[in-house]
Amino acid sequence: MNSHSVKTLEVNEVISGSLIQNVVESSNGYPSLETVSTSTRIPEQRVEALREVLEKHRGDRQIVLLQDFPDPDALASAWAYQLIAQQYNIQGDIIYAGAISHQENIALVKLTGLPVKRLNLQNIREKDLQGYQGCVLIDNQGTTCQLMQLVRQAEIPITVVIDHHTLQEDLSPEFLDIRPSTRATATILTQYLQAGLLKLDSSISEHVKCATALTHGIRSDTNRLMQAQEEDFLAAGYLSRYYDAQLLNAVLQTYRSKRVMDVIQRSLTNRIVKNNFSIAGVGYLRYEDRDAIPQAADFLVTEENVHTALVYGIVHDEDEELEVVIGSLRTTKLTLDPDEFIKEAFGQDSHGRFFGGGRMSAGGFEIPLGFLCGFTENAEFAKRKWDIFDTQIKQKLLRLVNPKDNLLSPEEKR
Ligand SMILES: [Mn+2]
Repeated sequence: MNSHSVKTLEVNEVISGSLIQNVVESSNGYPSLETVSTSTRIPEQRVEALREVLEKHRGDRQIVLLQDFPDPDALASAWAYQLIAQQYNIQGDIIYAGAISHQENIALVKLTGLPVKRLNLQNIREKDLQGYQGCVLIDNQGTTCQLMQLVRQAEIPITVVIDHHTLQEDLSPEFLDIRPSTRATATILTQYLQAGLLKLDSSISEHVKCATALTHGIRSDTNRLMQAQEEDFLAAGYLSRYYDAQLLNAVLQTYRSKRVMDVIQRSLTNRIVKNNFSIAGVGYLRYEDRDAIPQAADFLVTEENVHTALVYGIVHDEDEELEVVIGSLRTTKLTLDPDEFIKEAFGQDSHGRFFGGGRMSAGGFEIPLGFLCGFTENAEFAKRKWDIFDTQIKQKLLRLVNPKDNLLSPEEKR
């Protein structure tokens, strides 16, 4: 099933911006005609630049840092990077500090044996990071990783950043590949594989599993390929030679827990729809149910006449006595930039950091409750606290959603 090996995929002729046709020898021995768009291929200089950086760090140990709540795109892409880096005798440890909470993500990690480790922020010391010669950020730029502060304190240099979120801050890594218009980081990593940084082999189970994870990553960041662009299809097409369809099916065959269903139900009951925006506060949630928020937003955005859904709630982490408002945005409106929208709506904290951001079609925000944390066991106080946050978030959002405002396109101002 994984053996559609195509022996050569050499581009014979490059005609900028147009289609190139090249003859490839397929596994059945007959030549087949394949067309590749030049715009979807990774520039040779960039591949060479990554190769050079990896070569320079041969033998290093690197921390491959994921966002606190890693999604399939992040997990799969980090794994692909790890396998690429292995070729250079680099040991990349894939690390996150938060939780893998979405059932599908748990299934992905368990079923593929994806080598990811959680570091508990409570126990970790600066010296635990001393063994690393470099930090690699995949599908994030450090702004969504609690561990980033420790990495900075330990003065670990940022070696590689590969991401598709808008440029957050200047990290000046040795190698940077940020492509906000690319739908999935897994697409970018697949292009590096295709460019020859690692030759996938369908007889190596780890490769098959990683190709399966990458396929899942592309699928999940493109709304099951419905928002995929040509480059995503091409990447998925390439992976289809190696991936295990049954394994992917098993990963996708996971069900929503009752608690996630409850949150989705609350979002449905509480939603207000204004100017095609659906806004819902879902109250308090347990830390491990945090992923119910984006799932609820995914659901609300499917309602007719809704192009953008925003769902938020107060997430309570009992271990760390922390409370934080967590919110998710999903949009099908092409002209709405989630990153801009969230930054505009919530602004910055006292350190000048934005409360959130986004990429194409999705965004998120986190607002720590700070001084107002705790005492939630007092039902009356908990209710008042929620009311205040709920009201304030709605006020901030409606300021943007309201047609009187200048921030919407002219046709919506009428
Ligand atoms: Mn992503």
